[in-house]
Amino acid sequence: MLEVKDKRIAIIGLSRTGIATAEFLYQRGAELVVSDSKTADELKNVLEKLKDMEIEYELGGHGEKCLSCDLIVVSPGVPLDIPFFRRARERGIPVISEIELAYQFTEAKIIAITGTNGKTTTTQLTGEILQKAGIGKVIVAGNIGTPLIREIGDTGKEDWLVVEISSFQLETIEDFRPDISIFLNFTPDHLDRHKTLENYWLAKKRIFENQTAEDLAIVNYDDQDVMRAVADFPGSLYQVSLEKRVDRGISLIDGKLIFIEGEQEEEIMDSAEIPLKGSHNIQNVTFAALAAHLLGVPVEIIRDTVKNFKGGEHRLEEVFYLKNDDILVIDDSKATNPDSAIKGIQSFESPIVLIAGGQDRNADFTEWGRVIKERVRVLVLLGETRFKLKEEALKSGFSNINIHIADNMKEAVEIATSHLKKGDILLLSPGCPSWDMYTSYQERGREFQEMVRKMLLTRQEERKG
Ligand code: UMA
Repeated sequence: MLEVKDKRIAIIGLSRTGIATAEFLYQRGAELVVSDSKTADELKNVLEKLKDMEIEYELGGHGEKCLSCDLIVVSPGVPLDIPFFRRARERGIPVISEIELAYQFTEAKIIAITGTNGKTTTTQLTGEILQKAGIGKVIVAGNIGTPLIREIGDTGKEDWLVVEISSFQLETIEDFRPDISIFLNFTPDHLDRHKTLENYWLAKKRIFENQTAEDLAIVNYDDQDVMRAVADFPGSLYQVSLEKRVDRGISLIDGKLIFIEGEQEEEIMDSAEIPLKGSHNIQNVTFAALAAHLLGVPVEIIRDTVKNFKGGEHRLEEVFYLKNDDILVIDDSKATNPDSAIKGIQSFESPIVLIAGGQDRNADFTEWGRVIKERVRVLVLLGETRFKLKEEALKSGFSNINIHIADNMKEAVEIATSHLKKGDILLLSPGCPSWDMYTSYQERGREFQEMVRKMLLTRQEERKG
């Protein structure tokens, strides 16, 4: 366990992770320097929360106070290539993530889940299945929204932590070693942070870095980049495939999820029983089912939990269905990259009125353009990327008449709802982060839902009248 009592520790970034880390370390007697690039004025509310703790602050940037510390704990959203970290390295100060810090303080068993898309759904479902199975205390945390450090307080050897882990968090691990690691898929994302695809992949690959012959990994057999990451994996490797027969793991065969290990075969469930839409969700479910199966959870519990699983908020979430007009409204605000948006769009057969666009992170939208042309009837664009996406849609042959530009969500929903026809799907699947207009994809999703409710329900009222 890391010794923190009376150690001088800097915490970089004062949002969810920074606050939880400060509280944790303060209780354990560390001398804290908390630092954020924002000013005290911008952080007024946060500082109010921490006012009872004796903490030194370095706000409006990170400098000498932080560099006088023995250890630096960095929040995931803080890029590691800022000059501050070069100076920290020059002085030999270790920099770790809050995930690493939490790992140092818990003996609980860990299932760590990473991948470009589907992490949250898989983490939630795995947690739910294990909770239903009653295999001890099961805690779900990490990138999903609750910092791990907040949750490890009284965990012991018999407990399970089901942790969603991002590449940002993996970049600064040291000893972090999950009992079971899961790598779902790999497609371009976060290139503004990682600069190259190879760097992004190397960060993801670190999930396996400290695992040994005693540990397990579950990987996507259909994804070459994922398989490349486990070429020299020392432990027991299990695979998931929707396309091929695996040697060891679960394959989708004739619509059924079949567990295969050598000669042994066992049906886990029929994929038709999965309530979540899209083949990517069959994949997410398969990963969760396999992890639970390997831990000895009875098939009936896996199947029942999957059948009743509602999925995450803002991830292909059904907002409501207008029965008379046969219009389904879907909030996929969590689709923050092109690949995730493509998967969302491809989950539906009916014509789509799509609201897309958001923060520009130099992502490649060529494939997105092709899918839009095939599946979308009307396109409403907003955010920083709106003109770039318009260009991409036009390049793929999408008709200019069906593209509309909006200045904000209210306008986007107004335009979208005015074009809805019987049998349509109204889908928010931005394909970009929300940070150009919102503080989170949740806030974006909530605003979308609120606007749609107001407009479509008013429309119904008007018709009734
Ligand atoms: N900041 C600095 N210096 C800098 C840059 C930023 O001090 O140079 C400060 C900001 O001013 C801000 C703070 O750092 O006050 C923000 O830290 P943060 O972005 O790490 O925010 P948290 O609220 O701690 O949220 C983080 C994760 N955020 C990111 O990875 C960007 C959350 O994932 C996660 O849920 C949370 O920790 C708990 O573990 C969100 C996310 O978008 C959902 N993740 C990405 C994704 O899923 O694609 C990886």
